[in-house]
Amino acid sequence: VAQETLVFDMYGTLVNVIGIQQHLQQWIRDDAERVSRLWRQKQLEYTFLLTLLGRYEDFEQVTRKALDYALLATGHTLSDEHKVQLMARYNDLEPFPDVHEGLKTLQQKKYPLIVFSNGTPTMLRALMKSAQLEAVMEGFISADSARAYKPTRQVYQLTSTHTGRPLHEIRLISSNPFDIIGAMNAGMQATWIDRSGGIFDTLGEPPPMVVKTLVELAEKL
Ligand code: LAC
Repeated sequence: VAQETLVFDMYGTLVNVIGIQQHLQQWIRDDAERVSRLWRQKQLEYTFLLTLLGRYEDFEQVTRKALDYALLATGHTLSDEHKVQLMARYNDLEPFPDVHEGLKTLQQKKYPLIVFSNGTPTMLRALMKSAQLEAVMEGFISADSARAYKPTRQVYQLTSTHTGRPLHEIRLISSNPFDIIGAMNAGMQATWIDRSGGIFDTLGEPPPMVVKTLVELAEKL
C-alpha cells in the first residue's frame, strides 16, 4: 500500500498563532494574551459564519476584521499603522518546537507532506518561507480555491482534487478539533495533535490517533 498523503493544518498546528501576543505586548502590555485569544476565536467564528452564509471574504480580510473585533471588545485601540504591522507579523508566526524534527523524519519515511489551510496563497507562501517549511513541504492547498472555509466538505475535497488520491488515503494532521471533525466527516483519515492539554470538542470522540507532537506522529506512522 502506498503511503498516505499527509496534509497539515497551518495555524495552531505548525505555527503558534497565540505567539502574536509578543508583538501585541508593545502596545497592550497586560492584556495581550487575552486579545490574541479573542482575535483567534473571532477569526474562526467569522470563517464559520461566512461559510454558512454562502459568502466569501479571504482569510486576510477575516483576520483583519477579527482583530478589529478583539480590540473593540476589550476596549483597546491601535492605530492603522500598528494594525498593518501586526498583520505583517501574522506571516512570520513561530513554528512549534517539534515541527522541524517531526517533518524531517516524516520526509525521510517518504510521506508526501502538504500544507492545507484556510490561509490565502499569499499568506501561506510568506509563512512557509519564514517558518522554513518550503524544503520539506511539497506545497500547499488553500481553502481560497473553494472560496469557502473549513469545516465544510468541499474544502476537504480540495485535498483529493489536488493530489489525485481518494480522501481515505489522505490524513489531516491538525490541532483544531473542528478541523479533525471536518476531515473525518468528509471521509479522510485524521490525527489530532493535542496542543491544548486534552480538550477536544465534546460533540464527539477524538479520532483514533492522538499525539502530542509531530515527533510522536513520525514515530507512530
Ligand atoms: C487553518 C486554520 C483552521 O490553518 O488553522 O486552516
